[in-house]
Amino acid sequence: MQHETQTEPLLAWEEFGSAGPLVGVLVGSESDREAMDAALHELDDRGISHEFLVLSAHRDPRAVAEYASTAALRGVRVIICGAGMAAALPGVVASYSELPVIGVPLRSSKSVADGLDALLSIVQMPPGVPVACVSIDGARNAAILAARILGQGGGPPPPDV
Ligand code: RP5
Repeated sequence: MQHETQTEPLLAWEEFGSAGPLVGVLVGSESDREAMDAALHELDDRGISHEFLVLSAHRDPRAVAEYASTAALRGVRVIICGAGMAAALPGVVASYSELPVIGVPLRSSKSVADGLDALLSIVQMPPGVPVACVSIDGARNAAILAARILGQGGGPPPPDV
């Protein structure tokens, strides 16, 4: 069996860290996509690079773990997660990443109490695993908050103590 020869030098850490988008925007379902448009528009308007993925904490937990545990290495600095109903996505992402995570509780036809179910799921994190939370369907505010976090300076976050 023939081995491939490495012809290009490996990326330096700095290059690797700045290669990806600054903000990751995740939603738990295709049905959440439209509700997050305002966040994507706000990031576009501000010229902030971002990526958008549909990843379910309940239906595809391994993919969520993979994304969250590698995002910082790709240069992502803030992660926004929109989810409805049990809305585990922001909390699970925060458990795998030390990046700031902003949760957006989403209302849908299946919601209990107009999205209060998702709001409580996102807010009620255990001590040591913080998730910031904007209002129900507050996608635009999540993007503005992400921009303000990015404005506080570069570099990876210090490790938790
Ligand atoms: C949550 O369940 C998703 O974030 C979505 O808001 C809700 C319903 O998902 P679907 O049944 O529409 O895929 O996990």
